[in-house]
Amino acid sequence: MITLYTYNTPNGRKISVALEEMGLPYEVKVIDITKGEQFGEAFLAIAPNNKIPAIVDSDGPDGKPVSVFESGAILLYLAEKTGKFLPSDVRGRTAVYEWLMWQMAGFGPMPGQVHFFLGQPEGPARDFGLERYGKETRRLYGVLDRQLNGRDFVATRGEPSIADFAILGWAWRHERHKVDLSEFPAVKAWYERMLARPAVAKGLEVKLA
Ligand SMILES: N[C@@H](CCC(=O)N[C@@H](CS)C(=O)NCC(=O)O)C(=O)O
Repeated sequence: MITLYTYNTPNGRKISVALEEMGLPYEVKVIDITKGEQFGEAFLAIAPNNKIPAIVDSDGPDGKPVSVFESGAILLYLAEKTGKFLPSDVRGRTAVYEWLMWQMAGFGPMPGQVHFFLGQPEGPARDFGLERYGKETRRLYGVLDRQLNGRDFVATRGEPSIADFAILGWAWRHERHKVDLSEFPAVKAWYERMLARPAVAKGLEVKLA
């Protein structure tokens, strides 16, 4: 059994979507980050960076429990555990690594800063932050739009990969970071394609808070 320590956020949703798609049984332990529960000692033992998501798999690779933090590492762990959503050939895997790292390094941190600055009091600091990170977020949506042009999924053909689940977690919050998907038609078509998958819909709806 996998225990998912999480909250209702983009990084949290990546993992509930992946677990649903992989058909792995899991239980949710809500870590309420609005109440500072991510700083609790028990959570720190499995998530040294004090951030959700994290998992504990009671049936780790050697049969013993294993904990994993960082959503990208969790997605890779789950893909390797199940043999799903990560191609077996090096060329195919490398494309998934590229887009997974692209998400982790940019298409998450940048819209995350837009969310942060939207919550700041009006003034020059807020305006500067929204200009800087809003522009970069839109640039990243443009990159994704070019990649998805003529493709069903970001890094694979035929079926999605863990890179799609990672990117979806943030695209799921496009309204919050003020992105109109109609300006990025290939992203919009991909987003609708992903949402039409029953396991994705379940992963986005399951109670995480
Ligand atoms: N790189 C980390 C980022 C995780 C992250 O930023 N989690 C946020 C919620 S989406 C969090 O726990 N925030 C609480 C805090 O910053 O105190 C990952 O992908 O797992």
